[in-house]
Amino acid sequence: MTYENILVETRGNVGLITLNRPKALNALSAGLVKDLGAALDVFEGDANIRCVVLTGSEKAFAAGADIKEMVGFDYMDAYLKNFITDGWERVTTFRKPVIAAVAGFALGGGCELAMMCDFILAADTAKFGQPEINLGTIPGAGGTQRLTRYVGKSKAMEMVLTGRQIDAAESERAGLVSRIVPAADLVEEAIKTAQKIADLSLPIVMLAKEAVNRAFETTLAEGIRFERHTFHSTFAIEDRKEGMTAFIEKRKAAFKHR
Ligand code: DAK
Repeated sequence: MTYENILVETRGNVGLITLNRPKALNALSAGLVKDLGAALDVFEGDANIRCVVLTGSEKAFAAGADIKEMVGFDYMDAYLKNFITDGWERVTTFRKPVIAAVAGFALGGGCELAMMCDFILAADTAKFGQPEINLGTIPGAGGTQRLTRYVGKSKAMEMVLTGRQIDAAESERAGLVSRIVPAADLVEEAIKTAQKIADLSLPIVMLAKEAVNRAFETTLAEGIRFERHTFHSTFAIEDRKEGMTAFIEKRKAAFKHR
């Protein structure tokens, strides 16, 4: 399948999606969001793919929703058409892990898209921000909610109220990104990390992802209960037996993803 606004490749068991509207710094147009959703649908259905990397260019992961597309909208356009909601959250319903590999600008919807992924690897050139306040609007794809959960109220509030961008070092200190790598190594490092995940048992990885995500949506007691049931359920999966047996037999586990 070919797309107008993204490039799609597979590397081993990893799906690589590269946002590709370089002239607009990967501004997230309706067409790009549609392409991204379609590519994720294909990877979701491909049993050979067990982890996905989402990246942009050296200059920009994505500079936000496409301002040129929305400048002329009024409230009724936005509300009645449920403006740009369609497809935007597809990445949050994707059941296999998705790593955001961010170099350059991740602003507005770009920052929000990165935060919808399971974790963010940042190049030393990465810059994150929610600059919507400068445009006379506010974040609309989860920025006020996810950023606050990632970095806490004080930093999220400052970023949302002032539009201040944070660099890679500050984003790592704040817990927004899992780690920083040199820009030149970003995509390869993300693919290496993704392949490491892809070598593990897919159903177990999916359960682990679901359990961590539950922490964002429920109380500690409910989350712990969910984790306990999920942990118990791993004993119904062949790969759990293989993993523990391989450890005892001092060999590498041969997971069957069953
Ligand atoms: N939209 C459209 N075009 C953009 C763009 C954007 N967000 N960002 C950059 N571009 C275009 C520029 O217009 C320029 O195009 P030409 O003039 O060459 O035609 C080209 O990309 C290069 O940009 P610059 O010339 O500005 O490049 P610089 O290096 O000087 O500056 C910059 C880079 C990233 C600092 C700057 O481009 C910038 O400030 N961009 C805008 C960043 C921004 O404000 N982003 C937030 C947009 S609002 C929702 C989902 C999502 C959203 C809301 C709701 N729902 C699901 C409901 C999201 C909203 C937003 O993201």
